[in-house]
Amino acid sequence: MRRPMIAGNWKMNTDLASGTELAKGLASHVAGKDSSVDVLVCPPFPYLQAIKEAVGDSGISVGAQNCYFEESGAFTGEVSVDMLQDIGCDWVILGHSERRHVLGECDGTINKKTKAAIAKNLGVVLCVGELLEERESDKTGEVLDTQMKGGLADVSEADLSKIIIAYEPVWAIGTGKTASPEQADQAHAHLRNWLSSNYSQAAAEAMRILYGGSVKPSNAEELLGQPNVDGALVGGASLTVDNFGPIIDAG
Ligand code: G2H
Repeated sequence: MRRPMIAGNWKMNTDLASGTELAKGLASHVAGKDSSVDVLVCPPFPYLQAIKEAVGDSGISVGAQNCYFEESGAFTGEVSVDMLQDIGCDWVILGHSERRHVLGECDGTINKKTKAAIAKNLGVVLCVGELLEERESDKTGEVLDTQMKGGLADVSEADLSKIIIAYEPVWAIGTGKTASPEQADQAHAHLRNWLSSNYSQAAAEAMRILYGGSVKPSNAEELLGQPNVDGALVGGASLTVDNFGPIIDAG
């Protein structure tokens, strides 16, 4: 049985006051409920420590939206894995499509970051997903295979336990368009097959694969009900308790 995860990617949103209020609201939302779902929030770097304090002992984990692969040194503007762990982060999102397509990150860089994180036991939410033109030209499978192969190069089967995959079709991100539950399940099954072929059946069955792309309270239950969907990576709808709370509950 794979344990569901509901993760909030706050992207470049909130400020100190609103982020702290949101984190406290989420901590209250989950209080006293059974913890059969992992909940993760990923605020912007400057607020990580405050949000970590705000979620307190609620069981909500805190993660970053990026990290660098070097340990320390002259890398202006970068943040290391050690720094994230120093302030209590348990997770980092890597390979998000906005980093791939807006900030020019390639599979090689994502792979270096993934290996740096798992070497220190920082959990990785590794994002993969195709562009609209790739889907329309029937290249979804090929693109996912390339991103999996590139992102997971030289990652051992034992280390897969520190990784969660997030399937985020780029055409469904922040657009209001959501992959249908069947489209999401099909892509997740494809990813699981890739893991089975390149690692093992056991690794494929154990891997948690989250869906991301315009997840909201009204579609969460159906998406999360698919056999290969083990949770959600939520952007816009993770910014209020009114929206994120019901998605956590659907998990
Ligand atoms: C996809 C998702 C969160 P949204 O980027 O990673 O964002 O839910 O706003 O589409």
